Amino acid sequence: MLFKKAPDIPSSEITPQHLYLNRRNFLAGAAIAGTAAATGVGLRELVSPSTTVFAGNKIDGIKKSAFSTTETVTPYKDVTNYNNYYEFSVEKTEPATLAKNFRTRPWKVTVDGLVAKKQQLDIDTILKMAPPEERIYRHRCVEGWSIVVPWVGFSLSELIKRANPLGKAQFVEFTTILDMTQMPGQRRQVLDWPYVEGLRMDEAMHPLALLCFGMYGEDLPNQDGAPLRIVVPWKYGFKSAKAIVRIRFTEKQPVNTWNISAPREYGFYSNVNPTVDHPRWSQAKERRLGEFFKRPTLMFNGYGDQVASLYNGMDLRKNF
Ligand SMILES: Nc1nc2c(c(=O)[nH]1)N[C@H]1C(S)=C(S)[C@@H](COP(=O)(O)O)O[C@H]1N2
Ligand SMILES: [Mo]
Repeated sequence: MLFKKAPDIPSSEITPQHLYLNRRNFLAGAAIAGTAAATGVGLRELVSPSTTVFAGNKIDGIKKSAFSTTETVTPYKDVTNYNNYYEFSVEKTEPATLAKNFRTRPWKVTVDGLVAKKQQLDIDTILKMAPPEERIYRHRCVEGWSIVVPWVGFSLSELIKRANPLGKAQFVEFTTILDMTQMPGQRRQVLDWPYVEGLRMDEAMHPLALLCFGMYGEDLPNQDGAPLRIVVPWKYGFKSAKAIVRIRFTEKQPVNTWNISAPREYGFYSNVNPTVDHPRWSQAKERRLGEFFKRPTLMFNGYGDQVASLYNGMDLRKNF
């Protein structure tokens, strides 16, 4: 097998540019807080994403979800300008620009493998399968940064139920589009293309696992995975594959791209776990984008009450 280097860097090495971004936000935040105090307007209201005009199309009829955290939402500009999306670039500030003209229509998703009937679904058919919900989730990257995002989508289980997987299907595999003409990063062998991720069936069916097509009330920006991605909030960010074109049901555990790249560093499960270090750095703490001080990372990223039972009896040190 070709040796692929693992380009992830620990949070302690986050680029000066990002520290700069943090500091700028910190100062902006202090200024806003001052204004809020002076005018009596609530701080949350001033920084609320709902009052900000973004670039995308507004999604109608979004329902609020009981699964949302009440933690402060990360500013839109941070979430959309600091992205891991290796199909475009290994530099986190670059997907925002390089993905600008990425074509998200027409878009088909192949549903195959162990299903009653293989199908090709149009993205706009998928989007109508269930009412859109806003799910404000914590999202923790394996590199040590985190964000809180008001994603828009519905439970992945809605699509899986309609896909009619056979009884022997035990896993779901997600594949990203392969298109070097649009994705300059795919011309370089930094990862095995296309990007593949997978979940065990019970993980994929868990109501928290989100099929996602929007954020901050609008269509998903290209750099965040338009037109369709998954979001698995209790796992490290790399499980949440972007720009999905294929959903395949399998009996065997899928081979995921990051595991091929560095098997000792990235396993299949990749549950957020502050007690199991990455071989090259600690996972005990994280830095929320836009904040200055690190905070402790929570087991299952704080979703343990809901998901810990999925892993009863499993050694999470072996199954990292
Ligand atoms: N296709 C694809 N999906 C991907 C990645 C990628 O490089 N390619 N990076 C992953 C990683 S490491 C993270 S942390 C999240 C980042 O999602 P965000 O940019 O919306 O914050 O996307 C994940 N999904
Ligand atoms: Mo990540």
